[in-house]
Amino acid sequence: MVVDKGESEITIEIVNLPDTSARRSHTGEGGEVTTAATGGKLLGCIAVSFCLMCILQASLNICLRLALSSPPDIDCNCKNLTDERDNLRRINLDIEERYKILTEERDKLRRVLNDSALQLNSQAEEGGKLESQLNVLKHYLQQGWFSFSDSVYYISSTKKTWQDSRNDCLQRAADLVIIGSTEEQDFIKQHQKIMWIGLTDREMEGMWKWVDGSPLTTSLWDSGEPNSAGGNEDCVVMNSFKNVNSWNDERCENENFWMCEKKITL
Ligand code: MMA
Ligand code: CA
Repeated sequence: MVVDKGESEITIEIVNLPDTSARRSHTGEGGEVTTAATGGKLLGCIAVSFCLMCILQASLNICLRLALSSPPDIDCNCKNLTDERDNLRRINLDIEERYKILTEERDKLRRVLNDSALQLNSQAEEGGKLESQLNVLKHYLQQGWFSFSDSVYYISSTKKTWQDSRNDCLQRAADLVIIGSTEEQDFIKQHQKIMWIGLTDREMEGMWKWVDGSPLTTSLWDSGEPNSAGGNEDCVVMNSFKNVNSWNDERCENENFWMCEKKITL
């Protein structure tokens, strides 16, 4: 504050304005005082404006500081979220891949399981059949039948016609023997009995057929046979025990021992 004493009663207080020209202006006459007052007002305005500008500046600074300080935080958050999103995408892809692999493995295991179940069923079925056939074999052996290869054989102790002999075999769930190989022939011959076998040409002369309907392929006729002696020999016996070839055609009404055969496939 500046006060000029003893010069005039008009006193103007000017704050923060040490300018001597202002002090000079109010020491003059009336016109000079008015000019000084106007200048003072102007200075006041300037000062107020200056203050307002300062406040404005300060506000602006604060605003700018706030405005500029926010984006890095947002950026930072965005980066974290992007990273997290990418990470989750990767995890999702991993899970999808694993799901695919596990689904394939599951389907493969299902197939293996199905195959195993089928195999098990088939084996169980096979086992059942085998057991049943073994029981059949056991039954015939207990009845005194002989086992050779995959058949069992029965030799009668009485004599019958060819047809009665065959009927007896059928009643035993078998039939007259069918000889399919020289080995089988040797096995039958060793019993040294003249026996009916399951071969006949009753249906058509000269057309020899086994009792199962199959044609004759392995012929083991004795020498000079079949001769249809007397013109009516349609049934066959195992005749000679010396040679491999030992069949002879005889009258079917003759009575002979006979041999039954039952196939048992294990
Ligand atoms: C002879 C021979 C055979 C015939 C019988 C009939 C002894 O063998 O000719 O072929 O079947 O007689 O008894
Ligand atoms: Ca004959």
